[in-house]
Amino acid sequence: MLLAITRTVSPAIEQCEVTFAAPGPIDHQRASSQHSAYESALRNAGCAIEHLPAVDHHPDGVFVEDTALVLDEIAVITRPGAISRRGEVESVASLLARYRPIARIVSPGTLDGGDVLVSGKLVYVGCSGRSNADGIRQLEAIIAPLGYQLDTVAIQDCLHLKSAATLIGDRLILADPSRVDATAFSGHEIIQVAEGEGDAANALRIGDLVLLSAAGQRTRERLAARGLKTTTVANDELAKADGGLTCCSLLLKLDPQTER
Ligand code: CIR
Repeated sequence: MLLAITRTVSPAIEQCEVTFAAPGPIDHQRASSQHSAYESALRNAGCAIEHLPAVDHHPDGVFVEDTALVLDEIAVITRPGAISRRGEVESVASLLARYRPIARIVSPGTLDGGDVLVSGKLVYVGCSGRSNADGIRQLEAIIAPLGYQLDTVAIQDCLHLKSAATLIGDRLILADPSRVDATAFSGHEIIQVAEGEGDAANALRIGDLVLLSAAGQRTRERLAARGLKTTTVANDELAKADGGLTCCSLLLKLDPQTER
């Protein structure tokens, strides 16, 4: 069974970091109700939910993905690239310590979970404005002894690697070719997002289901034509905060020994 860690949308969401989205107001109530629908979609897909409360003074706390990388063997607590987000990690670390041994990225390293795409024992890390070379080196030193191979991937015009590419099946990646050169993912089949639907590249795989943004209807048709099971959720309010679908949860196997 999968556990999904989520967090309440902060009442201060309007003070969030915004790098790529168009500046403009963010409606807290609408963001919260879209987030509740997202949690329902996770439940419907069979996930158990651990819902953390908002952290005071952390407008971006809902984007829990950035605070950790959870593998079957270990949870790596990140040191987010945005200074405003560093106080988000402790509550996630305390919760994850119940499920995994903990390792940490420390200063001067920075790493955002949104930059880390895991495909089996391959770990791709985006060279973004948030994850620096020291953080990436630290991550490699933690996971290489566990049998993982780390590769870096160049990205452009987006916040994180997973803004541009996500794993949607075994060795199957959904990508926006205008923001990542998908030849970096050698050995993987690539499906491109439909023209004009770049944000749909951030999809969340839960078992054999792919959760897509409602704004990616033509991309959904492509995946359906490829035989993939899909569902959509509206995410346009948190998209104004540069947030996508993977950003709002940390997924972990509750029993990694038996669930493969
Ligand atoms: C930030 O700039 O950090 C947030 N406003 C958005 C984080 C989105 N997280 C993600 O893509 N993993």
